[in-house]
Amino acid sequence: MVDTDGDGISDNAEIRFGSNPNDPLSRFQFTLGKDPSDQPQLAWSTKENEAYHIEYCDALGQPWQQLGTVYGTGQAQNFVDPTSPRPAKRFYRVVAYEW
Ligand SMILES: [Ca+2]
Repeated sequence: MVDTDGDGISDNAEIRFGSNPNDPLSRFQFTLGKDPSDQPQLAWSTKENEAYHIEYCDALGQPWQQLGTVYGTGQAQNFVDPTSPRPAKRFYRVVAYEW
């Protein structure tokens, strides 16, 4: 794995997610928080021409299910999980696709 800036994220992954592979402060960022109505809110850096499928499962080992799609803009985007009532536990992943 080539990691030119030594930030632990490969150059290939940085290029894919639109961060600078020569700047250790530029990296893919993903955060999980809550929106004002207390629903889970995912936020991450996006790249133009990428679509991001938000997937979830409520127990590891179960199939991932699609929750929504967000289109990249080159800016941070977020997605609120509208599921109500909320499950006791939920796992998320964001899968990037070129479009
Ligand atoms: Ca890197």
